[in-house]
Amino acid sequence: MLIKRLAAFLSVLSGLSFSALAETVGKPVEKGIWLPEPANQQAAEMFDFHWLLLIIITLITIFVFLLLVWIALRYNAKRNPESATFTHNTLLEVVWTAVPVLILAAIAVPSIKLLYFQDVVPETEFAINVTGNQWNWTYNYPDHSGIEFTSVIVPNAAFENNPEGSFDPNAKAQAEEEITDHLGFAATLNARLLDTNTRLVIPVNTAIKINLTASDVIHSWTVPRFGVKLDAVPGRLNATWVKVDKIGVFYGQCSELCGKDHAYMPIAVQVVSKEDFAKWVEHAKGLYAEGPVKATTALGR
Ligand SMILES: [Cu+2]
Repeated sequence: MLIKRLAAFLSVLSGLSFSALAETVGKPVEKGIWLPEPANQQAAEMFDFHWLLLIIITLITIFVFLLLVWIALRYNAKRNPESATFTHNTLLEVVWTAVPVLILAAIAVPSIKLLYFQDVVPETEFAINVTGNQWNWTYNYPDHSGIEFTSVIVPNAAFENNPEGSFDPNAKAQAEEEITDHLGFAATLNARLLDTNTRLVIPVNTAIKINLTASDVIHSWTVPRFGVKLDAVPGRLNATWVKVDKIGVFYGQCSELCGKDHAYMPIAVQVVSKEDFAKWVEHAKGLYAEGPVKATTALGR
C-alpha cells in the first residue's frame, strides 16, 4: 500500500498522471521519469515489485555508504594508531551471512510469484495471433472469422513535431482517415513514431491469449503499460496473455534488435468496451474479408 502510494505520488510529480484526460492515452511523456501508469494488474504488480526492489537497494546502499564513512573517520591511522589483534567475530560473520540470505529470500518469493502470474496463461475468452515481420506487426483473430491486418508505422510527415520539418497536413488527414476507417469510429494521431495505420483492437476487462511468432527474425512484442514483453521467434510459438482495465489507446514498440528498421515497428492497441468490440468485429469482418489488404511485407505476408 505504501509502495503504491509512493509510486502514485512520484508519477504525479513527474507529470505522468493521465487521469485528467477523458480517454487514457498510454504514450510516453516528454521528460517523464519513473514508470508509466499501469493499465492492468500485470503491470501494477510489476511496478510494485520494482518499487520494492528500489527501496531495498536504496536502504542497502545508504547503509553501506554510512558504514564506509564511519570506518574511514573512526578507524583511520590517526584516530586509531593501535590496531586490534582479533581475527574473527563469530556473531558478526553469522549476521553478515544470514542477513543477505534473508534479503534474497524476501526478494525471491514475490519475484517467483509474479513470474508465474505472468507466464501461466489463465482461462482466456479468445486468442489473437501476433506475427512480427520486418518491420511491422500482423494481427490475426482466429476466434473472430480470422480477421487479419498488418499495422505499419504512420510516416513522420503526418506529425507537426517531426524533426525534419516535413509536416504535411494531407498526410495527417490521410493517416487519421485510415485509422478511423479501420476502427469504425473517429480517431486521432497521438504520438510520432508510435502511431500505426491500423490498431490492435481488444475489449476491456477481458483475458486474451496472445500467440506470438515471427516471419523472419526475432522481434519482441512489448507494451509497458500492460506489463507484457515477449519474444516473437520464427518457427516457434510463444504465448502470453493480457487483461486491460482501462479504455483508451496504449503504445509499445518492438524491443528486440531485429534489424535496420527495428525502431519503426510500433504497437498501438485500442482498448474499447465489450459492446464496442462486438461492433468492431462486425465492421472488421467487412473490411478484411479478403484477408490482409492494408499492407504486406517484403516477404509477402
Ligand atoms: Cu522487431
